[in-house]
Amino acid sequence: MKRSIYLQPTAIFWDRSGRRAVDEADLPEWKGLPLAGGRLSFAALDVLTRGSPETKRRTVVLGDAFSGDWGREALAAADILEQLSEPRARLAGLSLDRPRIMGIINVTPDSFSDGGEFQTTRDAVEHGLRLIEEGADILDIGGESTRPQADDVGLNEELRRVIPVVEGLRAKTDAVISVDTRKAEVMRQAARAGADILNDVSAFTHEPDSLEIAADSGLPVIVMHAQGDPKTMNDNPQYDDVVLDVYDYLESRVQACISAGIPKSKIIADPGIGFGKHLHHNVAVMAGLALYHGLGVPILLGASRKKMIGQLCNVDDAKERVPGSLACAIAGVAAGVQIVRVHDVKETKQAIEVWRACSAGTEKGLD
Ligand code: 9MG
Repeated sequence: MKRSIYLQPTAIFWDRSGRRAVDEADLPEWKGLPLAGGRLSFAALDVLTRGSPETKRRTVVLGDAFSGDWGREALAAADILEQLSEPRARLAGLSLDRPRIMGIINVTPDSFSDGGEFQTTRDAVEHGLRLIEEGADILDIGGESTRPQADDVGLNEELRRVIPVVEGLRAKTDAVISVDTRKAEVMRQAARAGADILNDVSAFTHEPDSLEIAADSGLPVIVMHAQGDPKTMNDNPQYDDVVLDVYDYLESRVQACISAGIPKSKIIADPGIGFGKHLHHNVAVMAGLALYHGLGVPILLGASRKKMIGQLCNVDDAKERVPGSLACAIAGVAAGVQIVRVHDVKETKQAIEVWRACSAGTEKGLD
């Protein structure tokens, strides 16, 4: 489904309770509305209208949005406005009113940024436990590289890589475990081994029965936008308006999940940085992140060590992209993204803590 009107919250600021000044006015449009029920608020909206050839943008402060006569526009966007401020449900026991860190465990010999480090189950489990100590709220275990041009991995090999790591971590920690896979059988066995979340970069389109298996598992799911397959996705990606096309795709996959029996409260959406997107697409999506709150589900951002950072700063070695990765994480949480998927957990936690203290004006930590 293609929408014609989209709303991107803007003028985003921290909940000001506890600051040194007291608000004089009690009008909601002066206070802003809570962004996705969290501790950030927004005071204005960018109203985006799909047009040919260009999308049109108009900024409306909330006071005008409430009192003004938008006519047909208001009707078309009423559902989005409601979803922008509704609180998000807890995810696998985690509240989402503050940013959560998902630490990456790649059990692959060829992953683009940490390939070769966690090839054995023991290494991967130890790495996961270390990430939890460093502050990860969620661990994401994957056995198939999704870097551009990566070859597919066979089912048995992926099961052999992933399932023992899920079992090993489940035996040692209550932390939330996510499994990154496009394969229905891996999803089924991961759920049985104790996984809490299923993360599919194909948004449950890669295998015909994956959505049904995911729904049967009863687990929360992550639906990510990608254009094409990892092998060819960055050859020639095409969009009318990348930010809005990604929105429409995610909205259609959220609907597909709901139709398959997955409650909306168990769906997370991810715009898929680097998946079938050139640099100008990726930066446009980064700048448009707050728009995706209109989907009414938590948003996950995965930009850690990705090529976009290398291209912006001329850094070939993915392990040298940590500062850029932190900048992406902060751009994400400042736009109200609920989960950041990162390699460098300790560094990301510190960056978010400091950003939060300095922008909220409070010393209180993340908890
Ligand atoms: C597996 N994987 C690699 N990059 C990712 C991203 O950006 N998001 C999600 N959900 N998974 C990813």
